[in-house]
Amino acid sequence: MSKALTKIDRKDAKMVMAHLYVAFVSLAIGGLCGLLQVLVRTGKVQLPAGISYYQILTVHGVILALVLTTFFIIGFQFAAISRTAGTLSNGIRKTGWAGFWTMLIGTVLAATMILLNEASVLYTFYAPLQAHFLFYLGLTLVVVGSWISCAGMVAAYVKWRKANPGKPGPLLTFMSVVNAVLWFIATLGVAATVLFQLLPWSMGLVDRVNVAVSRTLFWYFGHPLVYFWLLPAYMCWYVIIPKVIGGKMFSDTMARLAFILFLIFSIPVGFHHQLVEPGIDPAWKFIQVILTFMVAIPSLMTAFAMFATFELYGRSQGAKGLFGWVKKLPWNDARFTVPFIGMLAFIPGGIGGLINASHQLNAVVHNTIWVTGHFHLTIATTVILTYFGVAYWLVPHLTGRVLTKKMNRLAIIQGVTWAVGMTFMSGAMHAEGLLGGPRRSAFSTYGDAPQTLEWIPYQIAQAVGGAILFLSIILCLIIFINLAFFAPKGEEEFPVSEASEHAAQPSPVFENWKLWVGITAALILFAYTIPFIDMIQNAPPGAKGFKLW
Ligand code: HAS
Repeated sequence: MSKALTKIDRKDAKMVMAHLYVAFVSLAIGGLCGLLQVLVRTGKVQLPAGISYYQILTVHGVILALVLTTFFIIGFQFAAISRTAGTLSNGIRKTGWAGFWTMLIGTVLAATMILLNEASVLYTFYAPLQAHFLFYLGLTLVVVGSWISCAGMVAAYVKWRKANPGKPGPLLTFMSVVNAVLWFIATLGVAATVLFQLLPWSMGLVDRVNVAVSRTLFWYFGHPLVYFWLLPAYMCWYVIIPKVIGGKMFSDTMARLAFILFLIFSIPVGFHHQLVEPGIDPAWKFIQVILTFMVAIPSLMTAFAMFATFELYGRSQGAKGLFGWVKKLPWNDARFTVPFIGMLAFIPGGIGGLINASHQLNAVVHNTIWVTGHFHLTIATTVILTYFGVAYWLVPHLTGRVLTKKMNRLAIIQGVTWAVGMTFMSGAMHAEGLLGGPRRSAFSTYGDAPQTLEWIPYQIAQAVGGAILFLSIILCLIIFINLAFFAPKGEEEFPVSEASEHAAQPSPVFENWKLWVGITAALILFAYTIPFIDMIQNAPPGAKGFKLW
C-alpha cells in the first residue's frame, strides 16, 4: 500500500476503538439472547433457573438496538470527522472520552437492573410497565453521554468551518453533523418522558402516569432513532463504497440533500407507530402518514445514487448491456460485498416499511411478528451488515493492522451466512405475522387454539434462521478480535471517495443550519402541538405502575 494513505491520529484511534469494543461485546451478549429467544419460541426449549423470556428479550433489545448502535455510531462518526476534517483537538477528544464514560456507566446501570429482573420492560419501556428507577436513570446517562459526544462532533465541524471560510464542510463530517443534530432534536422526546414522567413515577413521587403522552414522546424519539441508525450506513454507501469499488461518488449535492431531507422529515412521523392507539385524532395520524411517505424519498434517492454509482463504474470498465455492470463489481472484496448484501435487504425491508405505514395495512400487521421481521431486515441486516463491512477496514485502520485475504474470505462467508439465516428468520416472521402470530410474546398455544398451531412451523423456521445467524455472529467476532489484536501489522486504507467530475459543487445553502433546523422545528410543532394539547386536556386519570414479570 502507498505511504500516502491518510491515517487517523493514534489518540483519536484509541478513543474510537473504545467505542467499538463496547459495540462488539454488546453484539456477543445480544446475539446469545437472540438465539435463546428463537429456541424458546419453538416450544421445545425452556430457559433455566427461572430466567424469563421477557428478561432475555429486554437484554436483547436494549443491548443491540440501543447500546451497540449508539456506541458504534459515535465511534464511527468521530473517526469520519478525524479522517476528513483533521485530527481532533485535545478538548474535543476529551469530550469524546467524557461522552464514552457517561454512556458506559449508564449502560452498566441499566444492564444491572435488567439482570436483577427489575426492568423486564423491553427496549421500548412502554408505560404502564414500570421498571426500577435506576433503569431509567441508566438510560438517561446513555442519552446525556451521547449528547456530550455529539456536542464534540459539532465543535469539530465549527472549528473546521472557521479555518476554511466559504468552503463546503467535508462530506463525511457534514453527514455526521446532520446525524448529531437529528439526534439532539429527537432525544428531547425521550428525555422529556423519562425525566418528567417515568423517573418521578418509578421513584414513587407521583402515583400515576399519562400513558398516551409517554408513548407519544417515546415515538417522537423512536422513529428518528431508526434514521440515526441508518444515516451512518448511508455515509458508507455514498462516500466509502464508491472508493472501495474503484469508482467515484455519483453526486455530493444529492447526498447532502438526502441527509437534509432526513433531518426535516424523520421526526414528525411518530404516529405511524401508534396508528391503532386511541386518544389521537385520525386526521393527525393521516398527516403523519403523509410525512412518513415523504421520509421514504431520501431513501429512494439513495437507491438511485447507488445504482448510478455502480453503473457508471461498470461502464467505465467496459460493461455492455442493461446489467453488464453487475459483473464488474468487486464481489471478492468484503468491504463491498458485506454492505451490498445490506443494500439488497433494504429493498424488501423498505417495501415492508411502506406497507406498515399504510393505515389500513397497519391494522393487519401491527403488534404481529411481521413487524419484528421488518426490523430484522432494516436495522439487523441493512444497517448492521453495513456496520460490519465498515468495521472490517476501520478496525485494522485504527489498530495499525491489515485485513488479510483469509479474513476477507471469512468476512464474505459471514455476510452470506447472515443473508441465509435472515432469509429464514425474517421470512418466517413476516409469514407468521400475516397469520396473526403476535410479537413480544413467549411460546404459547393459547389452550391449543387451532390458529396458533399454524404458527409453530414458522417458529421452528425462525429458530433455524436464528441459529445460522448466531454462527454468523461468532464469525464476525472472530474477525473483529483478529483485526483488533492479531492481524499482521500494516496500513489499511480508510476509503473516502471524491465526487464524479460531472457533479456540481454543493451549494452553501446546505450549511444554512438556521434554515434547516427552523423548518424541522416548524414541522414538528405543526405535527404535534394540537395532538399533545388534546392528550393533556382530555387526559384520563393515568395509570399506576404494572410489574407483570
Ligand atoms: Fe420501520 C416499525 C415504517 C424504515 C426500523 N421500523 C419499525 C420498528 C423498527 C423499525 C425497529 O409505518 C419497530 C419498532 C417497535 O419496536 O415497535 N420503516 C417504515 C418506513 C420506512 C422504515 C416507511 N424502519 C426503517 C428503517 C429501520 C426501521 C430504515 C431501521 C434502521 N416501521 C415503519 C412503521 C412501523 C415500523 C409504520 C410501525 C409498525 C407497527 O405497526 O408497529 C422507510 O424509511 C423505508 C424507505 C426505504 C425504501 C427502500 C430504498 C432501498 C434502498 C436499497 C437500494 C439497493 C441497492 C442495491 C442500490 C424506500 C436504498 C441493489 C443492487 C442490485 C444490483 C439489485
